[in-house]
Amino acid sequence: MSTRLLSTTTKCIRSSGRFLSISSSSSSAKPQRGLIKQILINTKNNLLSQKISRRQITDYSAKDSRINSRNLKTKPDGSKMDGAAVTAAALKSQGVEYMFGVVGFPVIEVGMAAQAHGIRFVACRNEQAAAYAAQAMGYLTGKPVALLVVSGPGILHAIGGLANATVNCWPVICIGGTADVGLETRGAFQEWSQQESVKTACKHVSRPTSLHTIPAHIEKAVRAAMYGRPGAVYVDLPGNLVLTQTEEEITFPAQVPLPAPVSIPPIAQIEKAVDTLKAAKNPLVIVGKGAAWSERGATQVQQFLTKSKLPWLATPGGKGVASDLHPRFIGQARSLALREADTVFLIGARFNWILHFGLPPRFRKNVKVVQIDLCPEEFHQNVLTEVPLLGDIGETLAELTPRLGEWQYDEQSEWFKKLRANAEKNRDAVEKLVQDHSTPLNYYAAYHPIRDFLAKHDVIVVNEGANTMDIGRTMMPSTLPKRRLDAGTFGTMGVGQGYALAAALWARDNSPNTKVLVVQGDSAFGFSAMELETIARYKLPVVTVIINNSGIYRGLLPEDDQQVDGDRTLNLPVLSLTAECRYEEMVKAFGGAGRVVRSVPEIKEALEWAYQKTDGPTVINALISTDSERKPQADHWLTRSKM
Ligand SMILES: Cc1ncc(C[n+]2csc(CCOP(=O)(O)OP(=O)(O)O)c2C)c(N)n1
Ligand SMILES: [Mg+2]
Repeated sequence: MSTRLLSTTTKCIRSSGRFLSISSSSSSAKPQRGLIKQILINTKNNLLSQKISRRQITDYSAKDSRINSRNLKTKPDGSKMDGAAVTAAALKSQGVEYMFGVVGFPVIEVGMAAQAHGIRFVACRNEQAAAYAAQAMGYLTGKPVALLVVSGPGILHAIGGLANATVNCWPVICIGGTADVGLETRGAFQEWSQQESVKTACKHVSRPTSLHTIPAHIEKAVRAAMYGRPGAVYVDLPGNLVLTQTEEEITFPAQVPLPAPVSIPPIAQIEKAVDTLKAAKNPLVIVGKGAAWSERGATQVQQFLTKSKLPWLATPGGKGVASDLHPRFIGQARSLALREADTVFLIGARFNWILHFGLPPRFRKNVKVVQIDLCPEEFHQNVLTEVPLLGDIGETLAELTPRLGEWQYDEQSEWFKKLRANAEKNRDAVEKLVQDHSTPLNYYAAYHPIRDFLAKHDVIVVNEGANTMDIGRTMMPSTLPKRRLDAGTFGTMGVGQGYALAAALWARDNSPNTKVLVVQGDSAFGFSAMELETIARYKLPVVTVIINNSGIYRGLLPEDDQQVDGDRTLNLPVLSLTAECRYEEMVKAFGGAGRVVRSVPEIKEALEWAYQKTDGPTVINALISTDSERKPQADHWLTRSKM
């Protein structure tokens, strides 16, 4: 960064617990941003000794209580509004309570202004993990959540997280600082074509060109993220706007009403759906993650399942909308149920790879599909939809369920008996593995004490890995909505610690007795492991169990690893990671607690021990067999897409 261009020096100083922004700008409206330093000073004397020529001091500790006003002319301390203050006020006026991010040029002041407006700022270690945290918070709260990133590499790091949000249908509002407009195309610091880069990962992208337009851009971004199918949106914030000041009044649009407006399908279509379900011989209900997002989705799904008595299962994202312990949940007979159902009722689930595209051999060739979705493009995807129900899940089911009348599916039907017998058989096969406590442990046995722990506590589970996650989906029953976060539709590794960070903050604010448990493969853990420091810094009680098989799917024992001769880049298996790596030592550096365990009693005891720690992270490094596998699948090609 050329110091020639630097006319403004801003130092953020913490003095007596208060944040001060000190600007020595010679002209407050100058477009060029200055050298930005962040220093921590404890006393006023230290502050004075910095010999800063101060023109203006903004006391950012004063919370802005005027935020519900539609017009603002000044900052909380009476000084002129700048772009940072307008952005923060616009986010706050839209109901944003949390901002995750990594600051630097040109958004430090935006983060500070956010805090001044009462928005909680969570400083992460990487933009990708910050994006994961922000979207998980958006999903858990149903409210808009902001992600703040710097220009160039900052936004590029965030894109993986934004794409994950859009594919997974979770909302997030990304604010990306970008080079000053006047310096574009000249090789400015961290200059990058940011809007073009984020376009495919976001539902909506825009750039305000003046201070006065920032609130309207934020309002539109919030509406686009939260309405229709939720997803990621992006607002590009040129550096010169951040510090530009104005004496004119800024007008803020009204808060976007939430939850989003809903619709229901034509009643004739709802009646056709009821007739189609009643006529089915082998019906199957599949509950997807859309049901978790719909405001009344979970309660209406539960009522529909109770009233209709239909057999049902959930997609990974739909787990917990209704309890896995429900008497007609036949998730353990999933393959058979999909293969032999003559009518499938998709409730907020998509015919993508997770449901094998709705195609043979996993589904019948002419399976009848009844489907509720809020997105019209989702109908007729891969398979023709017999009865498309375009609308909100909760509201549509509220119309549909009473129209079942006295009808109920016969629980003594041959179809139900077959499903139950198959579920029983599969459960027995799994239980054999669960009960085999010989060491080194297989995956199922390692999950045994975790399953017992979940039965006794209210837990938000974060689960990722390949085998670790696939087996976790069946070994950790979901009994409540929004209590499970996993790698989702995009199959993204690295989401775990970011999701856990958000989940722990959510629990802190909303449900203090809810615990957060991350169960990750050793490879999955590595992608965002540094966020353990973030979790420690905010003193959040997150427990991580690493199911450590020393690699991606499998690894090497230490003695086999030592036998690898010659050039290790040629001879070490590509799936291998460090054999029996002691990941639990990492967390200790951040003030957390860690243990290595190898047996079922050790895992059981470690879980109880870990939850004694209420002010920071704990890592339980569970060393399991390096070649334990999933229960063999009917068709190997079905698991190929997860590699
Ligand atoms: C961002 C990203 N990079 C790479 C992959 C490919 N991938 C799929 S699963 C996986 C890791 C699986 O290993 P681990 O987490 O240790 O779980 P295990 O199967 O060993 O239990 C990887 C790297 C991915 N899905 N996402
Ligand atoms: Mg592994």
